[in-house]
Amino acid sequence: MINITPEELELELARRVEVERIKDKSNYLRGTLVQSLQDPLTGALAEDDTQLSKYHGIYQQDDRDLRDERRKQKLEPHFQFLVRIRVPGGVCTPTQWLEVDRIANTWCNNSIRLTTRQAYQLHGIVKRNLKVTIAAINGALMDTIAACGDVNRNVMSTANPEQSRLHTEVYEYARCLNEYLTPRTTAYHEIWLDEKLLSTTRQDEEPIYGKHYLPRKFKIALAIPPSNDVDLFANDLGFIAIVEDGQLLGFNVTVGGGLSMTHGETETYPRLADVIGYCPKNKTLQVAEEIVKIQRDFGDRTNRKHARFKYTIDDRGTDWLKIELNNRLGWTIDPPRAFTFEHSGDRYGWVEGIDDHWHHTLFIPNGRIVDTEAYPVMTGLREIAKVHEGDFRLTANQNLVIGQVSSKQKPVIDALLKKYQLLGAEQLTALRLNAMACVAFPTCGLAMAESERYLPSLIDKLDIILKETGLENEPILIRMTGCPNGCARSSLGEIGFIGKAPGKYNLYLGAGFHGQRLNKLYRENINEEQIIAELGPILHRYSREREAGERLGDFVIRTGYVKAVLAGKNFHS
Ligand code: SRM
Ligand code: SF4
Repeated sequence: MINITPEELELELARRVEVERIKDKSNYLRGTLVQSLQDPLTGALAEDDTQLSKYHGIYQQDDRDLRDERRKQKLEPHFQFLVRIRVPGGVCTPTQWLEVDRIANTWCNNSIRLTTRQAYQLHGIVKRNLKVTIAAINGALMDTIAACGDVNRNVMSTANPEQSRLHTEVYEYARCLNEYLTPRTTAYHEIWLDEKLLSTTRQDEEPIYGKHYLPRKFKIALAIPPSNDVDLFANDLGFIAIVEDGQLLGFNVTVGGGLSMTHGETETYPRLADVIGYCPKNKTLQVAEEIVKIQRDFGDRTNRKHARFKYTIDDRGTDWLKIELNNRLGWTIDPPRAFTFEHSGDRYGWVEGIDDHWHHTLFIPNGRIVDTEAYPVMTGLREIAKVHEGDFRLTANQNLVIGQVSSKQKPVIDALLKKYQLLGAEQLTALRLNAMACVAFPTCGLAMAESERYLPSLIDKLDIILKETGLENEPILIRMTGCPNGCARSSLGEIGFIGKAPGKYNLYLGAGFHGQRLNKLYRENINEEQIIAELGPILHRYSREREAGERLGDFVIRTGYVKAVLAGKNFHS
C-alpha cells in the first residue's frame, strides 16, 4: 500500500483479514517469536507467531495419527514443526546433502522430503530443537527464510540437464531472483541465529515488499524448452528461456498461474499462466521486481481465497497488466518469441553433459528419502554424497539428479547405486515414473485424504491394467493431492486425484502432457474400487484406439470423456 495516511491505514487494516493485521504489528516478522520459543509450558507457538513463523520457513503442525488418542488423554496435540529449506534451482552440494541428512537424523523424523518446488522439507521437529535445527541449516550455507509466507518462495529452474551450459546460465538467474526477492528484515538472523545486531545493521526496511509484504504467496519458475519439468504455467511468474544458436537471449514472461481451489466454491479455480511478452536477459530482475510490486499494490488483501496474482489478473485483464508493467518499467516489453515445450517429466538414468561430465536422474518415490529394507535410499545417497565431487539437483517432480559426475567417477557412483539397490527406472512402469503425490497425512493439517502414503499402492493396481494393455512403457502423468490446494500439481495430471474425505477422491482427466492444459472433473467422491472401474476401460480403449503419438490427456478429450479446459475461469463449467 502506497501514499496512505495513518487514519486511512487504520481503516484499511480493519477491513483486512487477520493475517494482514498480524503482519502489520509484527515489526517486520519479529512478532513475539522469541518469547514463544522460550515458553516451556506448551510445545506450540503463540497463535500470531504460528503465522509469522511461516515467513521463516517454519510451519507448526501436529501428528494427525496421534490426534484422537491425545485428545482422549486430555493432552495438548503432539505439536511439531516442519522446516522448509530453500534450494534455488534445486542445486546443492554433496556437503550440504550430508548436513541435511545429519539434521534429519538428529532433530527430525529420520526422513527428508524433496518437494515439488525443488526444496527440502524436514518434519517432526519439536519446539526446543527448532533453533538448533535452523542454526545447523545456516551452518551448511542454506536458509529457510521466505520458504513459506506471503513473499516470493524458492525459485525453480529446469533441472533436466541435457543442455548444461544453458542450465548453468539459467540457474544463475534463478539464484539471483531468489536472492533479490528475499525479505531484507534481519528478524531471521536475530531470532534463529542469535545475531546481536547493532542498531545500524538491524534492517527494518523492505524496499520491494513494504511492511505488509504480499497479499499471498508468490512463486517463480524458469524453464528451458523443450523441458517444462518445472510446470512453469503453474507459477505466478515464469520465465521461458529463449535461445538462439545455443546462446541465451532472454525470456518470455508468463503471469498468473496458480492451482489451488476450494471444493464447492466455484469462484476459486486453478489457472495456468499467460505468456505476456519477451524481455532481454539483462532486464529479468527489473521485470520480476515490478511484477511483484504490481501484485503487492493491487492484490486482494481482504479475502485470502482471492488474493493470489491469478485473481488480480483475471479481475483486471492481461492488457491492464501489460500497461501497468510498461509504465513502471519505463520501456515496453516485446511480443513473446516462439518456443516449444515437449514434456514436463524427468529423464531417468545417465545423460551425458559437457566437459566429459555425466548426470544421473534417480527416481525417488514421492520425493521421500527414508530407509526401508527394500529401498535403503537414505543410506545409499549418504554414501554417494561422501564420494561425489559434483552436485545434486532436486527436480520439481520430486526426483534427484546426481549431477556433474566425471567419467572417471561414473563407475564409482554406478557401483554405489547398485550396492544400495537404488531403483533403476527400467524396473518401473512409465506411469509410476511420472507419478507425484503431496505429503498429506500425517503431518499436513489441511489433508482430507491420504496421498503420499496411498498413491504407490493405487499404482500397484493400475500397473496390472497397464501390463494387460501393453501400456507399461507409455508415460502418463498421474498426480494426487490430499486436498484441493494442489501441492503435487494435481490439476496438471493427465490423471489427477484430489482428496475429498478419507478414502474418497475426485477424479480429473485430460491435462496436457507438457503442462499446457488443466484437467477436468470426470467423477466425484469415488473410492478405490470405483477408481479402478472407471480407469480400467479408459486405459483399455486408449491402448486400442489411440492415434500415433497421442497422449492420454489428449485422447480422453478427443473421445469425449471430458471437455478441454481452455481457461482457468472455465474449470468448473
Ligand atoms: Fe503446498 C499449503 C506442502 C507445493 C499450494 N503446502 C501447504 C502446507 C504448508 C500445509 C499448510 O499450509 O498447513 C503443506 C505442508 C505439508 C507437509 O506436512 O509437508 C504443503 N506444498 C507442499 C509441498 C511440500 C508438497 C510436496 O509434496 O512436495 C510443496 C512444497 C513446495 C516448496 O518447496 O515450496 C508444495 N503447494 C505446492 C504447490 C505446487 C507448486 O508450487 O508448484 C502448490 C500449487 C501451486 C500454487 O501455489 O497455486 C501448493 N500449498 C498450496 C496451498 C494453496 C495456495 C493457494 O493459492 O490457495 C496451500 C494452502 C495455503 O497456502 O493456504 C499450501
Ligand atoms: Fe496438504 Fe493439501 Fe498440500 Fe496435500 S495438497 S500437502 S493435503 S495442503
